[in-house]
Amino acid sequence: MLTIWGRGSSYNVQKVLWLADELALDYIHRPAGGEDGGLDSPEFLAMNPNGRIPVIQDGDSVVWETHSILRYLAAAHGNDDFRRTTPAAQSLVDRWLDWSLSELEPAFFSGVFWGFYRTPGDQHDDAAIERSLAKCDRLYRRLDSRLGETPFLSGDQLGLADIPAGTTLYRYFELEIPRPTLPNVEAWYQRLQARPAYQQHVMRPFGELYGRLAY
Ligand SMILES: N[C@@H](CCC(=O)N[C@@H](CS)C(=O)NCC(=O)O)C(=O)O
Repeated sequence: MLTIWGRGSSYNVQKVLWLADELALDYIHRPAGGEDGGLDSPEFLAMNPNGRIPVIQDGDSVVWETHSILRYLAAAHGNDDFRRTTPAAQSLVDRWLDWSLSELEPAFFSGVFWGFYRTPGDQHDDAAIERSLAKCDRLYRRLDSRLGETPFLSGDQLGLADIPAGTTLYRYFELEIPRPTLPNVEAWYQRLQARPAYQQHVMRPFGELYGRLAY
């Protein structure tokens, strides 16, 4: 049986839960981190010495680091939509996973979501928020351009490439922030919103995080 540790308000945990349901996996979800705590227990640190969520256990395999978990689940349990058989096809998936981790998520989740939403108003660094918003404009336009070519990031069907960037969209569109015109991203967002697993795990109200700097 697969076990997934991590609080459902964590965007990284949301990626894993979303994928697990897309793959129709049976799993036990154990909330951990934030107010659920438990990340500094010896049992948890034995699984992930970094004391961070998400973590999964699948049989004898324990995996931490979100995108490694996504790749593991796709390799171990994926169908043709989530597994690639040629290096070129795999690289198309990998580049969007890595681009999300190294470009989009720092700009949106760290710069805007933390800087603007989670940081109390009297501690805002307005110039840093402006810079992050400008970077988000460029990056979401980049996504928009790609999504003008194919309905999903790696082709005609939802794949692993869509999970990290797609997880940003609910918060990106819910926040009261300026956004550029993004017709292809909005159409993609509608396609994602039609999926029950996305509704359940990503479209989750996040008001509990407002003005909250502590995990
Ligand atoms: N690079 C790690 C980052 C993990 C991480 O920082 N997770 C956050 C939640 S998104 C965490 O564990 N925070 C502590 C907590 O929630 O208590 C990954 O992608 O898995």
